[in-house]
Amino acid sequence: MNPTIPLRVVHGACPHDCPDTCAIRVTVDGDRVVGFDADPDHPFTDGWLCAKVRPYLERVYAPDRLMHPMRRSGAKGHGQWQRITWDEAIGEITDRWKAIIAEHGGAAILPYSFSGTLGLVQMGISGERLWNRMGASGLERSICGAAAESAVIHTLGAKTAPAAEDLKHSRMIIIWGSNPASTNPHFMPFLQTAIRNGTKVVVIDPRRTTTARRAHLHLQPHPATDGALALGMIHVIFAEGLHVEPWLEANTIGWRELRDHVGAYTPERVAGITGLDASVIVDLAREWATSGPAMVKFSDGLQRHENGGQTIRSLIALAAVTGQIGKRGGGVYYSTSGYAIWDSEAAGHRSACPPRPRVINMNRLGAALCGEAVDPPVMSLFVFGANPVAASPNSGKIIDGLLREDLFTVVHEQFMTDTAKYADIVLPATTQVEQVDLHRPYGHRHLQYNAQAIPPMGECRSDWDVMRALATGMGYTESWLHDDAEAVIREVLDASRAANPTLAGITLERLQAEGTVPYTFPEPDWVPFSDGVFPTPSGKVELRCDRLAAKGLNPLPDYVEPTEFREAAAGTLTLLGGAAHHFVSTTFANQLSLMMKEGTPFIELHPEDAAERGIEDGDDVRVENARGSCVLRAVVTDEVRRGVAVSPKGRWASLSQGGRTANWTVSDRLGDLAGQSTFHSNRVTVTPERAAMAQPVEAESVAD
Ligand SMILES: Nc1nc2c(c(=O)[nH]1)N[C@H]1C(S)=C(S)[C@@H](COP(=O)(O)OP(=O)(O)OC[C@H]3O[C@@H](n4cnc5c(=O)[nH]c(N)nc54)[C@H](O)[C@@H]3O)O[C@H]1N2
Ligand SMILES: Nc1nc2c(c(=O)[nH]1)N[C@H]1C(S)=C(S)[C@@H](COP(=O)(O)OP(=O)(O)OC[C@H]3O[C@@H](n4cnc5c(=O)[nH]c(N)nc54)[C@H](O)[C@@H]3O)O[C@H]1N2
Ligand code: SF4
Ligand SMILES: [Mo]
Repeated sequence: MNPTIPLRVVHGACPHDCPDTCAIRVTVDGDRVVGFDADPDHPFTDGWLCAKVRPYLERVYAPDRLMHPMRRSGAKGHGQWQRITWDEAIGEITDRWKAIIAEHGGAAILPYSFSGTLGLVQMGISGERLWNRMGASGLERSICGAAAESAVIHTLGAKTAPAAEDLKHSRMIIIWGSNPASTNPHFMPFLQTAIRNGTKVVVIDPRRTTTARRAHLHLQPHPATDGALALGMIHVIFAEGLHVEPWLEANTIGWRELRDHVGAYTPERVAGITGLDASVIVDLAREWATSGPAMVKFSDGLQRHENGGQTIRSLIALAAVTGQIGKRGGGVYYSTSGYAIWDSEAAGHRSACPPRPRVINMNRLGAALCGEAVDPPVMSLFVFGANPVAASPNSGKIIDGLLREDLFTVVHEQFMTDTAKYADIVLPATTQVEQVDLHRPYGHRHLQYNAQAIPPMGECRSDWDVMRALATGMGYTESWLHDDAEAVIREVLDASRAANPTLAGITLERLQAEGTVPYTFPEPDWVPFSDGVFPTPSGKVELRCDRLAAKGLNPLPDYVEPTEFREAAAGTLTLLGGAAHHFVSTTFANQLSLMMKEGTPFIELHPEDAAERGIEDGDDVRVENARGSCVLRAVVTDEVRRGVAVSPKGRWASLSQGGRTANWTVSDRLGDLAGQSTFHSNRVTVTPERAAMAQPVEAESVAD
């Protein structure tokens, strides 16, 4: 520490894909960050960071961070690199793109980004402006929660959630297919307060998670049957006259059709579908209906299957039939991201750009690269803030695509990820302390500003700085492709304020000065929908949704068994891959201290499932289906229900046995709404790896 230069403290925000968007105080000594601490005064962050981000400076100062641009000097994926300058990199990329555009049009270029950072500038604007100007292919960003978002919008009209402070007013909370103890950790103290206040907590999850251990009741249905469970509960509520008819009459459309529709979901039939006892379903329905205020909290893990959208609509309907929506302590707790909608023209300047030629679903990346995208084929892929080889479905197919000799791949990254390995050019990215951004959370009701604390390390550049340099290389002179990050934030905020009363009084200057700025509400503890306003076409909760009918979908929430389950061979297990406690998707899964906490890549198996397959705790097992396979360490535990296996997401192939992860088995089939990924309707066989290894040796000796 230099005694003559005082330490500076700047406002930071956690950029990761987590609802909590923590407020951070970054302490800087000269050009070095010496402190990365939670803001003690923030009402949600409350002075503590999670286990993943507390050691963030290990990431910033990791010796293996990418520090300069590189060009591939060996075969694709072989890890041989030559250092180049930024001028060479930008020159080579834009020369290639100009040639591709001349021959195939802008549609042959595909930008691929997702959740490395959730910042407005580094993710949002960087994913829009340059690509719009270029006329590149768009990306359908549906790997995470697209079906739930679409279901919420179609049903309620807005993604708005109550304040966590209101949990203490609930008499009952169902945490449904959500694991906040790992994925939304700052929710947990509010839940604890509610529990101390007498709130009953039910967790519905095929796995006994850390969250489930805190609950009064834990139910473990078969995966992807939650829609049937909710519809069965609604059946009981109507059958017993426990619905709140005046509320339904005043605030919903289609409740009578829903009542008739759920006639088929008798507790006995739903018991057969879910694997729960009929009496459990009836009791839960009665308790839900009679102990309001009652709240259902869900997040995205629940809907990552083929029937995910309709499942979420069923859960919302459950809250509606008992009139819970808009009540303090009741209703639906999903996302707060809809409290501020960024003005799309200011964000993307689409009106000044050629029309978007097409949109490619990110879950179909491998398929798109391997020929599904035709006329033109994808000739160049630019990946930033994402690690599709390790995080996206059907990894083997993605690699097949990345190995195409005629594909020009650029990856902008902090580390040499499984995806960066296959690039033609790798560009080094800044971390959050080296860049400016504005963060709109999905788990609380404050905007968070992130100031740049230190200059970029090495030759690293932020996403937006790379986009600006690429725009120069392409010869694009529009000022909105060259404005700095602060100017962009100001432009988007100013344009968005008119349509968003929540942004009243929120300016760039205020954000820079205060770091955390709460949204403006009619009253500070505003309960969403308490005014009875639902911004749907009908102005009501659309239990029957004609917009879905117009798309050829069932206008009523429904349960349909995923195709993969219907077609599954006997003896297969359903593989779930929810959040790892110490990683955020594949981010942090290369950080030694966190890898040690998470342990060897594993798969949890129920003792009876393991015994049937001759598998013991600690064995290596092969997890396989027609798409691919990987080797994982068996953890035999009764925390998973029979027929279900769990291998948390996030592992890097290059750090896994055999160089492959569970995502080699994951289907790239799309779900029912919004092109949703279907990670959790995945069937696999699990066999002891020793047997699998013995076979080829035998075959060889026979051939001899
Ligand atoms: N520590 C940590 N935090 C994270 C992440 C991370 O990787 N690690 N990822 C972030 C991201 S990208 C997201 S989208 C959120 C996700 O946040 P969550 O949705 O809370 O996380 P998941 O673990 O994906 O899923 C939650 C639970 O759903 C269960 N589940 C899966 N299928 C079904 C089903 O069919 N029915 C029922 N009832 N339950 C089911 C899983 O067993 C899991 O425990 O978390 C974010 N936060
Ligand atoms: N098996 C299984 N897999 C899953 C899921 C599952 O349920 N099961 N869930 C999925 C879900 S919910 C999600 S959201 C996806 C997430 O998938 P991705 O969005 O691909 O997220 P990450 O794997 O975390 O990769 C983000 C990358 O961005 C980099 N990065 C961080 N900050 C920056 C930055 O400022 N600039 C640039 N250029 N790079 C940066 C990080 O180093 C990291 O490598 O994963 C999915 N994968
Ligand atoms: S990952 Fe979530 S809980 Fe952890 S510091 Fe970031 S926002 Fe906070
Ligand atoms: Mo996600």
